[in-house]
Amino acid sequence: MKIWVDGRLVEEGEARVHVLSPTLNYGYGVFEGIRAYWAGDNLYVFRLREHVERLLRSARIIGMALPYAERELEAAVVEVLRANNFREDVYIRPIAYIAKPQIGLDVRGIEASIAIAAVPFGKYLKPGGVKVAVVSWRRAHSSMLPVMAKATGIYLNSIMALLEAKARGADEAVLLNAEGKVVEGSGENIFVVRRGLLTTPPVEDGILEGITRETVITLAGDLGLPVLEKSIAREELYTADEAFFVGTAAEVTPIIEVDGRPLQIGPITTKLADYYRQVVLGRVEKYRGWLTPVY
Ligand code: PY5
Repeated sequence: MKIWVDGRLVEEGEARVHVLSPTLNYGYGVFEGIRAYWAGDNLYVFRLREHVERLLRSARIIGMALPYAERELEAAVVEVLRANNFREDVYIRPIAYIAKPQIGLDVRGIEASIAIAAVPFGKYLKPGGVKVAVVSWRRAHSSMLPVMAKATGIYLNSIMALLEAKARGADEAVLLNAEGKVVEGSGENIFVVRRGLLTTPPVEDGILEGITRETVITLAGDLGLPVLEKSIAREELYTADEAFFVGTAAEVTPIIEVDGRPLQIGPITTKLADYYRQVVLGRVEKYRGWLTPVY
């Protein structure tokens, strides 16, 4: 497997980081998760531009200078996929990190390194639906950490949440924010359907501004299902007609149980999951522009 590191393709064993990297020690880094789908004729990266733009925004939020422009990073993603000659679905992980070893916290003026790895990847969550637990860990508040950035350190919050959910026998966590509103999963945004109305928490509730969330809002509009961005109470999730997670890794995954209360997989979830699948495979003409062919 070849990995792109600072402009060069190297064998995966050579893509190493010093143990004193401040990114490893302190969580000062930003990353992305992108999927590419093998559609039989070609490999297509889904919404590459939007993912690269978010990486740059995340870096800007944490004050990290990146040595590459948007177009160069897009080309680098395509380059690493070609170099590995993938002919199956893959997950792409770009990460910007500080390679220079140092003990101190002063990261001013240090140029970041960027690595882009890609691995064959199937389903992230159980496609038949997941059981969730509303966990005691709250989603980090934006007064404490820059939660709009997809920053490495923030994922300790996600890991604690997921460990708790698994310990309670659930497949995935649902996190509340500091105000007690439902915000997201450990690595997914969430949608709730009640009485035919599709809702999802607003960005200002402290969610990651998901690209799949935005995609699903657009696709729901096509299906005549407007989405209301509003705060969601825990009890609204308990009394949902349908609920589902969305994310690059999760795609559209139904939630089939919340804190021991069963939920049905409903028609809105099923329709959106099917439509999303058609779109990522390039079968919906008007969204072909979201796909970047690799070969
Ligand atoms: N919320 C969080 C906390 C996330 O980590 C992710 C993505 C999302 C929402 C959904 O964002 P998007 O739709 O832009 O992907 N999580 C990663 C992913 O690739 C996985 C992290 C393990 O889906």
